[in-house]
Amino acid sequence: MIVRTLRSIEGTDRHTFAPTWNSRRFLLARDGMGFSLHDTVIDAGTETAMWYRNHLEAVYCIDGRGTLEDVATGEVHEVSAGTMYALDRHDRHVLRAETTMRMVCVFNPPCTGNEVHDEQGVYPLLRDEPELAG
Ligand code: 9YT
Repeated sequence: MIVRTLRSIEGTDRHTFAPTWNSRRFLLARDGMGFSLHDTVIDAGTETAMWYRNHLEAVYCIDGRGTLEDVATGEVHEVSAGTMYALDRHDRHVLRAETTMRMVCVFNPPCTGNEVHDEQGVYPLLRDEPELAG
């Protein structure tokens, strides 16, 4: 069984910083669950263009407010605490945070923790072996 607290992972290699967000990864590929689970904070007043071409991602907003643009259609969705979106078609999207937003994100396949967004907002597909708990 895996039990972790936010406090125990903050400041470790499970805590990733990017220009517009930082993300605490409760579960990564090495945990062997088949998905990764992130608690991500998006900075207020920022805009982030993303395109998870190699991953499926579901995002549940638990705090804050902003908008989500579907780049293919131009459609803009309001996002606030209680809103979930799933990028089931590897949708290109732009997230604009009006306030600080806190998002619980699930990735399939799981992130390893070493992905960096390229200039199009894409994460590479990286693999990691599950760590076997003793
Ligand atoms: C909401 C969102 O997609 N933020 C970008 C960061 C990503 N969720 C991650 O790697 O934690």
